[in-house]
Amino acid sequence: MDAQSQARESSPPPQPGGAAQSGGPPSSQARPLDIDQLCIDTIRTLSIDAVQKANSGHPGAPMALAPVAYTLWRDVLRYDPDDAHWPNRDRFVLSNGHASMLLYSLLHLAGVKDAKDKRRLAVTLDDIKAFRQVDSKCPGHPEYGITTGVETTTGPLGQGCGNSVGLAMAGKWLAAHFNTPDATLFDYDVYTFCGDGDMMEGVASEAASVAGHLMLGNLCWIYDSNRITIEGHTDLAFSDNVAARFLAYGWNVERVGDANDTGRFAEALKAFKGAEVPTLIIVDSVIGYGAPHKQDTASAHGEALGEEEVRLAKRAYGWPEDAHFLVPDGVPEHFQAGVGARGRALKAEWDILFKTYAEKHPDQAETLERLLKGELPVGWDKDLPSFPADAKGVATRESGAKAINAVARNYPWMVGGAADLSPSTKTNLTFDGAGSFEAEKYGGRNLHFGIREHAMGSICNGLTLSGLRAYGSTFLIFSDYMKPPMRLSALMEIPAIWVFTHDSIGLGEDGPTHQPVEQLLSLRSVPGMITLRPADANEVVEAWRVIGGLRHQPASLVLTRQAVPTLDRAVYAPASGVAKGAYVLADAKPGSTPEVILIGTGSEVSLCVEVFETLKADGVAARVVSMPSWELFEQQDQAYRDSVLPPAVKARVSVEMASAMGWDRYTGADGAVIGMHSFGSSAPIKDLMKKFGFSPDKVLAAARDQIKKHGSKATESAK
Ligand SMILES: Cc1ncc(C[n+]2csc(CCOP(=O)(O)OP(=O)(O)O)c2C)c(N)n1
Ligand SMILES: [Mg+2]
Repeated sequence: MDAQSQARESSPPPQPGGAAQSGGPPSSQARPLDIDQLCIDTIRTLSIDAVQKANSGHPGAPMALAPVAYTLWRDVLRYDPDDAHWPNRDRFVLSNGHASMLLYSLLHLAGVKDAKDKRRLAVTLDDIKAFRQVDSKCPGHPEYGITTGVETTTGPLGQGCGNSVGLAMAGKWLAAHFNTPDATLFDYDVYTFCGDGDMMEGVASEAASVAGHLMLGNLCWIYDSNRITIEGHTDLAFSDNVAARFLAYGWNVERVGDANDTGRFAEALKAFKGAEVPTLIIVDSVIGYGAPHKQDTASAHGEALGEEEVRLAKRAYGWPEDAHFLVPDGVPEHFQAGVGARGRALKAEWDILFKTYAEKHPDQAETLERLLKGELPVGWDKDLPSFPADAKGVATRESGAKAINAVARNYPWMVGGAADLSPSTKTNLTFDGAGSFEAEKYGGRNLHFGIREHAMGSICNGLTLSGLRAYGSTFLIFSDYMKPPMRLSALMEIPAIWVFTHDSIGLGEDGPTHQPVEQLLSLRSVPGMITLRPADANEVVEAWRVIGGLRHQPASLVLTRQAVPTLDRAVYAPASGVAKGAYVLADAKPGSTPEVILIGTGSEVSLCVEVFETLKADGVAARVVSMPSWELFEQQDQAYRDSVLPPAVKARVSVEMASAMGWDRYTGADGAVIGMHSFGSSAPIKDLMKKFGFSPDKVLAAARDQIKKHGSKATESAK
């Protein structure tokens, strides 16, 4: 028997709570002996009742974790319920997001105010009664932006753990930049609840490894070790020695043998406070604690207990069996006397500190205020370069390097890095003072994620949620390794930046394992994310102008490994058209309806231009549309879209070295789509272009074929 199960076996059977000891139902008349226990059982019963009413949800973890959550919030967390956005608040992340009712109960009892309307609570009792219903403040899993006090959206297991590493890194970065010898503006801690599922997910392991390496002493994960997941006992699939694993990551590890032992948990929290490395507190708990037939079984995980079992659980707590959503008198008051009194006092001290700070360091204070409000620095785009025409050209990753450096130089809180590929993705910030973010040297702006794409994405979300402007980069093919956090950045409406290079078979000899095909389509399918695949150096600059200005949307920037010509903007339209997603780059007969439209993105735009020149020389009224971003184009009004792609012109060819899927949206069902229909292969680029049909001949033939098919009809109807 391992140490974990020994500890679990030593957990006591459910004992009635303080309310029972008081000899009857809790009420304002009969004050219970143990108000702490009453608070804990209120968290439990609110969670149970909400799940039962919704007939959907996860009661087991809140029932088990209530004592732990209560102790942390009431006695330790530095959090002002009146100002859930206080910059130096401790962060609380519920990585086991299915236990959302735990968080909603805490927010309710702590009296956290709604940030948008301070007259109301972030979570009212009515909100709790509407758990999992349409437009509720209490959705199934915690959602950032929906409920004040939810620091990040969780539910996909492991993400909250990854986010919390970003939050902790941001805390260290902010301290390094803004604290002065006489003003500690930032020293917040980050607490993360996680479960067996989080411990099994790779992203949490990657993130833990980063956190250990960086010695993030402000990070504390609290692991709900109940040895139960959906399929049953963790023995089915999990026999790690978690403590040994985390010790090996360089963490401090604490153990609490019984989740109800709040004294021991408080000691473990003290140990965390004293540690200079991240801390894992392993808490042995009983899922569904108190429900006689369901506790310690998988059926307590993710379904309502059932009316009878709810009654029996309440009986075990000494709770009135027929009361629903009961918050006994004195409970919120007692809870708030802890977290609220402490938080308000600390926040008030901080306000005074900040006022003096702002007098002494007005520029720093202004910078900080902008950062925290998610505003852009003044003049952030003032040094963006422009590139002269160059037929040989330059890879867009190279022009990307110039653009990202030009932006970051004037964007003091832009930070980022790569998953060990910055020499290839060219995302290193090279200007004086940029520096590296390292253990105990936390002010650097170049982050080194190591070969951990998934954690990189999740950490970037944590950094972005903290107000920093974070980017993460790798090869486009490996966007698949970090798709979950990318998706969450879009769901949370936060402006994380994803930079991908080596964007097509154009990367050549590395072959099909490295050549993206379906990835672009996958990025474009994420609601709310802006994907940009610029055609040349000047489009890269304009893409950065778009990306830098985003405040509520993530962006993916897709760049080439290989050189592409820098188009002559005296001949062709200015690259500022990028902001509209698609624009007319070249028109053989401006003002008249084109006979054929060639639509390209990225490196294929110059191929379209080459074919355009051939057609033009033949007297054909061709048009080239550069379309770096589907999403931005879709945002334009119909008149603009029709001016770029006139509906009358049916002769259309799209050219993109990626999955052909979806392009008929712009070519029409009878247009020609030149794209990829298979994986690529390993060969020099010029041979690949021929093999897969991205040659001037092929595009020219398609254009002529389109004109034959539609041309006379299109020109007739347009006349
Ligand atoms: C990435 C991911 N995979 C699968 C799920 C579905 N899921 C939700 S909870 C859960 C089991 C989690 O077990 P544990 O963390 O031990 O939570 P407990 O049952 O103890 O509350 C699973 C598989 C998920 N939410 N996220
Ligand atoms: Mg579990």
